[in-house]
Amino acid sequence: MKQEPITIEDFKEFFSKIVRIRTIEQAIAERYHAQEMKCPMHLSIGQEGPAVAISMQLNASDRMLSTHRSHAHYLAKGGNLNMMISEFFGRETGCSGGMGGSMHLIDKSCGFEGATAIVGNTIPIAAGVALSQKLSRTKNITVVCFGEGATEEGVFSETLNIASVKNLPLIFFVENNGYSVYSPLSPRQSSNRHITKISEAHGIKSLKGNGNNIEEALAISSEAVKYVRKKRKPCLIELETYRYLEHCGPNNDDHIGYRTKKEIDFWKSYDVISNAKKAIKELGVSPDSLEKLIQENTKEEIDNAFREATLAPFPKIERSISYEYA
Ligand SMILES: Cc1ncc(C[n+]2csc(CCOP(=O)(O)OP(=O)(O)O)c2C)c(N)n1
Repeated sequence: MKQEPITIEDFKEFFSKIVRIRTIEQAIAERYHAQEMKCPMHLSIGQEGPAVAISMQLNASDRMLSTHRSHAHYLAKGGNLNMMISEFFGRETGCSGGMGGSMHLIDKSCGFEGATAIVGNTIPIAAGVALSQKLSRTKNITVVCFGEGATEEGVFSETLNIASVKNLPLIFFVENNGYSVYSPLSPRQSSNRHITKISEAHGIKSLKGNGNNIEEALAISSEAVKYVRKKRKPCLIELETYRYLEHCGPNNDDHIGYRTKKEIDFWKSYDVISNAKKAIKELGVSPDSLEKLIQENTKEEIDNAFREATLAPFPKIERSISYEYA
């Protein structure tokens, strides 16, 4: 399928969005210690590139599902910052009515069909969403985002199979950050195991690249979305990336020693924001003033979202009954 070249506007949009998301997540990390956001928090700082690259190819009617680490996906898909922060504060105005917290964001108004804490859990749900799109003959597609750890769950293989057999308009979007909590890949997966080979064995077009490389992340995401939209068949994308903070929480945990300094230094020297800056500079645009502007605007947005969240009411006790399943 013919690929359109990536334009300077694409680069600027990508850059603006990753800077905004990182500024938001850094503010969440700084304010988490105040203990007003009582839910566990899995931040995506360092691995914003894939979320933005794929979301830029989607429209509001395309659907997305995610995992415990979903803030970047939700924001990139057009989620509402005030509703996300209110959700962390457990307030009625949160996107999940204050009942879900960070790991359970849902907002159908922007096509964000939900995130859950059970690893791999949204993969088969996404197949159902894509099946509904197929049956209603829309041109829309579904993207399910998950980490490489989720590919070790049985539902991953089962869903690849059904998506292939039923020709579902579904993108399996794997963000490979190399770790499941503290475990690297080597004790978990055979060195001969390649995620894209598993999906290819199910007859699924599969693409792999580096999610911190702006050109690669955008080109792969664009190719996949065009393919799924046109052919009404599934596709798998694997983008390598890296999280900078601890698995869960606002702190740096480099002192624990489960990741080598060499590896951390490598990924920090290959940071997606620095890479995007370089790409923009080569096209003749100064990234520094754009970065400053985005950061200032986002800080205002953040202050406003936190102010609103603290003033909003908690959900009424009767509401819990509507969300209880036993
Ligand atoms: C079925 C299940 N098993 C284990 C866990 C505990 N757990 C939470 S997050 C996580 C790591 C998942 O790694 P990955 O899917 O690569 O995502 P990442 O955290 O790296 O973004 C684990 C094992 C869980 N929530 N659900």
